[in-house]
Amino acid sequence: MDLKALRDYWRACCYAAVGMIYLWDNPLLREPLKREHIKRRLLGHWGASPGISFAYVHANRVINKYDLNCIFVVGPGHGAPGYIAPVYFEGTLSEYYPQFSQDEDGLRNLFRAFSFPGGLGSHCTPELPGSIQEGGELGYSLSHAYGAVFDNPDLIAITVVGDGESETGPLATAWHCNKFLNPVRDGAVLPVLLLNGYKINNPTIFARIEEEELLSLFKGYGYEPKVVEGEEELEVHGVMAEAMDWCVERILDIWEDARSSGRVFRPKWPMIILRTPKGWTAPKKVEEHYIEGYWRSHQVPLADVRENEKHLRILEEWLKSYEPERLFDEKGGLREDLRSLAPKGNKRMSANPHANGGLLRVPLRLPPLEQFALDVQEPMKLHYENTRPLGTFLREIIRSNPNNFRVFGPDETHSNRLYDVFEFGKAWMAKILPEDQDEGHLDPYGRTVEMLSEHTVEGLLEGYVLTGRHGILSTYEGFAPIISSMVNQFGKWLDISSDVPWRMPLSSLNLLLTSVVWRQDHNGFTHQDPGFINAIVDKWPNVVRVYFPPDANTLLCVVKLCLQSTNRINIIVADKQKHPQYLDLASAQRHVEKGIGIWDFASNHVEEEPDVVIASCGDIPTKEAVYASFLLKEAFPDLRIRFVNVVNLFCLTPQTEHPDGLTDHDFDIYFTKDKPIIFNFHGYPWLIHRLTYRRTNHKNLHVRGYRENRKVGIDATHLTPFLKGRGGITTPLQLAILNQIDRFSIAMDVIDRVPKLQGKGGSFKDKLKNMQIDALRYAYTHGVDKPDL
Ligand SMILES: Cc1ncc(C[n+]2csc(CCOP(=O)(O)OP(=O)(O)O)c2C)c(N)n1
Repeated sequence: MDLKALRDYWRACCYAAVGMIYLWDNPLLREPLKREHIKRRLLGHWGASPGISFAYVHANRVINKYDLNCIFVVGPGHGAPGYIAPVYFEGTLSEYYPQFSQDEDGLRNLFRAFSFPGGLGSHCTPELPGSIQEGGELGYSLSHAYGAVFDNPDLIAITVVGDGESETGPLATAWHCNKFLNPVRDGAVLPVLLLNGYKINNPTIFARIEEEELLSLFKGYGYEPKVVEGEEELEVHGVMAEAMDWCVERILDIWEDARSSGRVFRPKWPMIILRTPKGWTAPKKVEEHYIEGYWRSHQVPLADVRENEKHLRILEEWLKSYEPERLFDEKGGLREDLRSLAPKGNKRMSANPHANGGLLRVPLRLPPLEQFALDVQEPMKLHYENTRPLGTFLREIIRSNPNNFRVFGPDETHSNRLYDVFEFGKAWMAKILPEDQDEGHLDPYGRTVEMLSEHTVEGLLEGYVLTGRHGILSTYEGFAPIISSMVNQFGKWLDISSDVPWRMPLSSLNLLLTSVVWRQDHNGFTHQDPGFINAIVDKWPNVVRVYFPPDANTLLCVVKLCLQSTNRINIIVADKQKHPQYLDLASAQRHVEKGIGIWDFASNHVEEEPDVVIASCGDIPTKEAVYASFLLKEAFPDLRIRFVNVVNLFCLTPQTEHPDGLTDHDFDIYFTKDKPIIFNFHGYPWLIHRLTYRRTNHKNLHVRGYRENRKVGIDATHLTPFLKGRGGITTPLQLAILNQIDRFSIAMDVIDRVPKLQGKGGSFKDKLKNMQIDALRYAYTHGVDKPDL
């Protein structure tokens, strides 16, 4: 093994990384470095870069030696110069961006473009071939990597994990993903913990504990760690090469052992702890300040080189220390013998199709919905758990797509009534006990992945989708905010990717938010939070969709639509409890296609201009709104009611804001220009106002939804005695009444707002109050709702 060549390749990468951060011109340092050769604004992260390149060039070596199929996942994605450099040298960057040619001009263009407006970002952005995550928000590398290798039996994800990144919650829990990795069916993750000792301004915890403690930790997580360290550069290359050989051989042995015998076991997977200085190869000290091997090397170690001649000379020395004249040829390309060290074609990690998953994506085979749809002959007669038929649908999707579809969840798949998917087991490589035969469903080949970490299962799903497969994650609505930031980062990735011509569309990220705010009968206040959607509705309209299917058949149609879509984040909010069913399959299909619809069965005098529009969005608010309409129809047979149900939340936004938005004309047709609209919403009421504030009839829009301020400004003083104990147990109707989304409150609102009911509505309004009080008293006395409600 030619360690010197390997070292030179790496030094070229380090040189290029420094060049990207500092140089505007004179890319090969063929003349003395001058002030005007320096960029005006110095941006980038040096500290992580040498370690990332180091892992990359060593990955290249084993790819060639063992003919491996690898992708490279960069946890500390801020260290992009360390990733871009080897990607450039292996030619892929030049193939996608001809301006970054393999010569002096190309190198200059690359240096200029890095961290420059309109150029390349300072992180591992989607514009970089081979990258499957930005790494801007730290913590997701390991779960992405494990998601990527699921069902990819010959793929190895070589994953650089920052030692700072390791302190994040998502990363800390993701070490456990190895308990779901089946050596027969799945590929492997080779974590390279970049133990460079520092974060932005602090040491890392891993760097300041005893080595034995560190090793015990990783052994405890089920890994076999190899420490790579040394005094001198070449020596460390030697140790790393040996460690990489050992790791790869270990992985190949594990595969061989498992696959030849068919024996499924949970091996100790190898990993590397790469203990090297942060900002390795930078000047050790500048004016009494430590740089190499200290947190000061994190970003731009010498920030004032344009102003400070002494620092300019230090930078020049630093760049010259790599001996660029030895590394580059006459034209400015990497020396031929070095260039030949990179793998070829798609073996290059930056050209591996798994890292551009849309290339490999095969659309799902979806069974016809007729098999799963409920037979709804008449609205409201049948009551059923909305998510249950979906479980059957998902089960059949697994059957038809055994290798590229998975269901994910944080231990809630059963609770969320999707249990039919367990026919294909839950992935599980840890111990299985005899009692697990009793509907434990644990199975090394299971297709549902459950771990009580919303972050980890979200990361696994993202990794799975990023590499061209399909999936859905179901989670309690109240805990979805845990992954709000992750979903946000993924959306940014999709948004940018859709503008990168060579990135092929991915399957959408499908999130089912269930066990919703309104049915936390037994969990109470902690489980009530419909706020996740608030964090997502303002984001990229080309990416985000939010659906509120009101019943089981509509949910089936929504999920089918979502599974067929690409490059989207689909949020589906649907409860798991028994609810009235409204639509047969054909009606549900039409309803989903339109995104909004008028329901005649809940309306009155449908051919006429309405006196009031009762609108609903969300399964439980819809139920209450429908009952309100029934109460009103009976009490005021002449009242003209239009009942509108919204499935696709973005129908409400103007078409200028979102592609799914109704035109203003259509909005006026549904909601009228001047009649009161009583809108019963699943989430926080202001969201509906935000989406509709520009619509003609917004001034007549009155939204009811989940209220945190139940005791403030309450317009129903008769409820005050009951406003207690919200942290505990509630009945469904009680919770609805306390938030005033219940049928009685809506009916009262209609009486208050329809001019022609002002005089004659008084007596019925008083009755409605009585009904509310009776319903609440019943709940507080018997612990359940009145059976007839
Ligand atoms: C979730 C998250 N929190 C904070 C930051 C800000 N940040 C950027 S880099 C960094 C230190 C990272 O340390 P490490 O992972 O060890 O990377 P390296 O030291 O190799 O640069 C921090 C705290 C971030 N990017 N993401």
